[in-house]
Amino acid sequence: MPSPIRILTAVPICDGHDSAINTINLEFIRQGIEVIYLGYHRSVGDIVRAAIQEDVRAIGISSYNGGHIEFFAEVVDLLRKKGADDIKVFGGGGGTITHEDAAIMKRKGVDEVFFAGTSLEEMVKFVHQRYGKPRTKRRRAKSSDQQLVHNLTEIEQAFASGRKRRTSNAQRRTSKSETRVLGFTGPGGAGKTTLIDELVLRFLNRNPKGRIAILSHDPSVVGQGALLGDRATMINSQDDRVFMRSMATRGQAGGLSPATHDCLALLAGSNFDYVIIETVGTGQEAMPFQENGTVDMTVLVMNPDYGNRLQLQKIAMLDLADIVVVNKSDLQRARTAHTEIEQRLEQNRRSQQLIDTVAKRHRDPGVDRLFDLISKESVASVSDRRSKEKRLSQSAATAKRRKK
Ligand code: B12
Repeated sequence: MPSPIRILTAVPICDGHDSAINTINLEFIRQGIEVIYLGYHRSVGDIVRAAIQEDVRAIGISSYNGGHIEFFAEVVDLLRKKGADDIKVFGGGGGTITHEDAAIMKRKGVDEVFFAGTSLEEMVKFVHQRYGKPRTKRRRAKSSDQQLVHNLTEIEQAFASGRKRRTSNAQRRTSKSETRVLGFTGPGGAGKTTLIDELVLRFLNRNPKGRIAILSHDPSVVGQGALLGDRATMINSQDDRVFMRSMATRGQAGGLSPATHDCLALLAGSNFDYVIIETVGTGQEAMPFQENGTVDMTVLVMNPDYGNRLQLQKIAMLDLADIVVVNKSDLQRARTAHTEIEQRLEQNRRSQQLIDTVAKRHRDPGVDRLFDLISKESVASVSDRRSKEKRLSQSAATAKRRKK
């Protein structure tokens, strides 16, 4: 099977008309397309950066508030300047874009403009016909980031076509990489993406030259399509020092994609200070980072509304996470949640941390605390503690065997 077509969709800056593109996105994913949705009020720079990092085949822009001739043309020009003009541009905007405007836009390099009355079926057909062919011969990358982008695509394609099987972790993270890998998981709607975005803001402010990568996951739906929507929640991560890649689970259960580990290995060896992996919204049984060496530190993000105390006994990640975050701690039930989770963690007899945050709040002190905990030194000490715990349990097992 070839990889699904990946496209990026967005609404231009100073435009909040997102109703049309939301409907179109849903139809695209139903028809087997992976859609990275960037959201509304997005600048040319943000759109082009995201399209390049995600290595999409095309950008679909929905524009209603005017300025479309200039905006679409600027997207085409910037792609060209960045050496990424193999990414094509198309879009629509109801009655705002006239036929005369569309003719000018096409002359400036836009592939197609759709008008009021076009059926969803016609748009899907266009995307399949125009962008369905995989890009086999890639132009030489203009930057190391672009090379990284091409390599990530190759890995995903190799898994999709069955040419590649996962290599072992030992093979993967042998380099003495300085990069720290943080794994974020938790149920859907707990606020993982907003929390990561706030941590990124603190990282960028604290490290004027630092770079961070995010590997974000969303589920594939029946028919292979996927709505990869984490970028739409991210505000602070729209920055050249942040490299973000959205991955669909492509049929794999457990919160990650079949290609995640190999993509992670590539990122971990690519001069980022941190790589953050965000899983899809997970269920009680999920243990996405269980495999040894996948991440240096795991963060479980919870919503205070998990039900009753009994539910906590069933959440496997509560045994494994290094840090447990109760996000949305401004909600009424948050204090009870904190106490119940604290008691649940005490049973584990491990030095797990419990932190309350309100990620949507600017300068939240809980997020500050979490940021301090995931700083490089803390991550290193967690790795040391984990090895110590492993050594202790191994020697306890040996002693037990000898006694027998
Ligand atoms: C719904 C709507 C709203 C809703 C938006 C809800 C939302 N979240 O999207 C609300 C009420 C909030 C709103 C607000 C405003 N609106 Co308004 N709005 C509309 C309206 C009535 C319909 C747009 C729409 O969603 N159509 C439904 C889609 C599915 O159909 P379509 O537009 O025909 O699109 C087709 C194709 O173009 C294609 N297509 C569209 N996009 C894309 C993208 C891709 C990739 C592809 C492949 C295809 C494609 O898909 C459709 C297929 O048939 C239009 C008028 C109109 N009739 O177009 C005004 C209109 C766009 N709004 C307008 C204005 C002025 C505003 C406000 C500024 C009003 C104000 N003073 O506050 C605000 C601005 C809001 C903001 N933050 O940007 C003006 C824009 C005028 C201009 N450009 O000069 C319009 C044209 C109304 C008018 N005649 O004055 N609006």
